[in-house]
Amino acid sequence: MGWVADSQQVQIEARYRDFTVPDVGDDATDSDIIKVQRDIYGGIDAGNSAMIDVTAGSDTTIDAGLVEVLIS
Ligand SMILES: [Ca+2]
Repeated sequence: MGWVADSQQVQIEARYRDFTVPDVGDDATDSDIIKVQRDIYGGIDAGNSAMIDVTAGSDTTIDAGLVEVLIS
């Protein structure tokens, strides 16, 4: 059975971290994750990538920028 090309999305959950602003600067180093939900389980945020076309034999890199949230 061969590989079937598909479209996928990466979701990241981050505890006590905040997502940086996506798509700022060079795509090789910027974050590709957009925060979609805050405090889903108390202190955990979720962020998604765009939909990614996945094909056999190709590599895809998704960058995620996170910063520590300081609680005072
Ligand atoms: Ca990037």
